[in-house]
Amino acid sequence: MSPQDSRLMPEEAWFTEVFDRHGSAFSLKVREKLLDVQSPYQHLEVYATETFGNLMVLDGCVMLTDRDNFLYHEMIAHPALFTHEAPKRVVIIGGGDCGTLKEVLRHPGVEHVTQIDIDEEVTKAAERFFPALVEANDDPRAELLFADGVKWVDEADDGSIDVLIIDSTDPVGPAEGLFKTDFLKRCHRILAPGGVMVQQSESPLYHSATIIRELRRDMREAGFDSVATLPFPQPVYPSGWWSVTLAGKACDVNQFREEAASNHAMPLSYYTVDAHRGALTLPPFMQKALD
Ligand code: AG3
Repeated sequence: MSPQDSRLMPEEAWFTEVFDRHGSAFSLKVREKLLDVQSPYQHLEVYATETFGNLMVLDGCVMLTDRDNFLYHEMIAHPALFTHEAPKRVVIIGGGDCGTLKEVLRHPGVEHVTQIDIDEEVTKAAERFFPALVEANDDPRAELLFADGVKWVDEADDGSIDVLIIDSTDPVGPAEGLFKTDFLKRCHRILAPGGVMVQQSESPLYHSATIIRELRRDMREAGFDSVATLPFPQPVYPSGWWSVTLAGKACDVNQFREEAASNHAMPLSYYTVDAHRGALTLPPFMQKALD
């Protein structure tokens, strides 16, 4: 590439996501902008960074990097799948980068996974710039749809799903409705008894008393019998710390198949039976904020 190429960044170039409301920000040193598209739904950028591999950004918010996406993707998939007694039918709403799909497909008992993301551009970008995330996409059990996930849920049959994963952006703008009682009720309807829903649920440090607390209340209001919020590290997201919240339909999400979670053959990098157990024990400040 010639030095005149417009994609080349100035010598010291940083991508920064500012968390204005929290008075903080996160930056990565970037080498090159690989993609910049305005899809019908959002502004999608991909950068090559100095030390975190490729970086995907949606509407200015960091979605993932090569280096640390395993934390989020393992924690949104495996706790839910090891909580359900025998998950066969799995649905992912959002998740267009396919990182969650890849983790779900590691479970040999899973028979069918439908991923519904509204924006095909995200999947196209993953295919070009994040080949490791899409490597399981040819699995015959995987079905990729580009459509409105809320509409899809409304059209699904009662009790037809075992595990429902909401891999969304922050609950502002298009994803806001995915955190509300009305949508959670519709999710509850399509889950079979014993079903588990899991939702990405923002930062334990920044959002315990607000988004996480409200989501847990709304999940109970929607008819779920149990809820559990599991924190885990995520260096590239606001505060460097993130969470998922599980909800069970006739199922206790504070229990899981510990034997299966210790005796699997999946080559995982963060999730272990101990990490799962540990994440279920909330630090006192969170317990207090969530009570
Ligand atoms: N979805 C969660 C993104 C939330 C990040 N928020 C932020 N950077 N402000 C990630 C999708 C990965 N499959």
